[in-house]
Amino acid sequence: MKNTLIITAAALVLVACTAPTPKPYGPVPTDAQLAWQRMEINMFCHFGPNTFTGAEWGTGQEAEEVFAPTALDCRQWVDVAEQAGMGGIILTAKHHDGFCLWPSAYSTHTVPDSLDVLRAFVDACKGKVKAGVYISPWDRNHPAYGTEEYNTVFSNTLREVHTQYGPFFEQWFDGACGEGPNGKKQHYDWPRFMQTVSEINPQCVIFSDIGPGCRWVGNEQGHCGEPCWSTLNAEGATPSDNKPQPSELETGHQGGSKWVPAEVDVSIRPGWFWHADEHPKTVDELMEIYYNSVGRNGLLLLNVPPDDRGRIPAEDSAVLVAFRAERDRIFSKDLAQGAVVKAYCEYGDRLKDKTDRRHPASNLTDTAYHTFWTIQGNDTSHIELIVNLPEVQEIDMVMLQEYIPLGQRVTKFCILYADPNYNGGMIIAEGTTIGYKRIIRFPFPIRTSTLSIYIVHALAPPILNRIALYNSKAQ
Ligand code: FUL
Repeated sequence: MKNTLIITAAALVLVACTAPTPKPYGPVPTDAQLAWQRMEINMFCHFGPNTFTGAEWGTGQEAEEVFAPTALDCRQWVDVAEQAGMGGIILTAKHHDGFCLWPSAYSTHTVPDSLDVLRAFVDACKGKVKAGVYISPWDRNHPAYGTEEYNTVFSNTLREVHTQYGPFFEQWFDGACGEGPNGKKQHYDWPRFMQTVSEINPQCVIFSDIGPGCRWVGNEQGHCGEPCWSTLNAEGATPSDNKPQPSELETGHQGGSKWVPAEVDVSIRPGWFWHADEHPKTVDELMEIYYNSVGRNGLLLLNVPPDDRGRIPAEDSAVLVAFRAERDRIFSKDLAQGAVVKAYCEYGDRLKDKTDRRHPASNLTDTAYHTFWTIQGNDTSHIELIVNLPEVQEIDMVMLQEYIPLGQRVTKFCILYADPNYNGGMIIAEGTTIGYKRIIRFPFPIRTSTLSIYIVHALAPPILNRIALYNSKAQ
């Protein structure tokens, strides 16, 4: 009898503590896609014969000896990435010129055994940052390019890289399909290429214009669209044919059938490869890119090309360190810490707190990723989250996060604040999608102790895991 009581009591405690998870809405990220999105900023390294010839697209006819770094140091790339707060690096192991940065068995246009850059790169990354790889299917050197045999050559190349040098967190596939050395174009066997990679490493996030792991954002200027959905319709498309227009890749598709989040690839310099007469962007330019990529539901893949020594130039690493310091300065002080948040819904029961007690609004201001707030019932519009701060603060930015493991839902929101000179709420900013992360900057700073996030519309009851408030001018 006593035992039964103990078991019953334990069961009751368990029921009370285990909040049922709301049902997901639409497509959701895989664990690998979620881990990838949470990396937020990664480094891209374009390095190869072009680094020495000044070209952006090599012809494939360059002598192998052209590739001759004088002081190759992949550990320095890793140090720079770590200092810049980047958790992953993707190396162009083979660009369109076909030159392989490892001694491949499937090409004669490669580094010698003594200069295995890919090996040095993966070794340097080990235990510090995740390694990713760019392998271009377009090959302006390989004699088989333009024939069916090349599809076998290319899948063997992928197999070789992923088995001998992996695991890689991301495989980058460029959709470019130009002419090979004999003037012929290739009909790429995309299903086979994708299959080869995911058979060897199911956790590898595969980038292409249309995914499946993540998609091109549709521009190389460093911004997502408005809105920016992580869902995409790309049935009947391949990474090189019948694909959505760049403008559709910028926004994704509301209600799209697959989870294919946007990756924003942009270079710190004008070119993708290092050129002696080019210089990096400024911290302000990088911050603008950050707000328009990570701050709009994208992952930023920032290209930082090593120079002809095989090192990242000092001026680039200095800008990257300052870029990190600027982010730390702004985002280390969340003014919503200590605030009380309540959720209300309109329609008949205005000012009724509709928070689902099992997923309380206090979860919005904790920093744990997997705790979230949601509402009771099925309301999908006119939901107001009121943030009451312990004291008046100067604020010029809000950061919101939807809990994407349960899908992307919000289609439109605005931010209001109580202005002491005005009897009611003033709209200070508005936006469409939120997704993994949305940073919304105000046109001017406000001083208030009450701010509300008004969800105008969502595809399903909203589920948010974070609200943070910042003052970008605070020192
Ligand atoms: C493009 C390529 O053609 C560029 O050379 C560069 O690699 C960029 C990241 O992707 O499609």
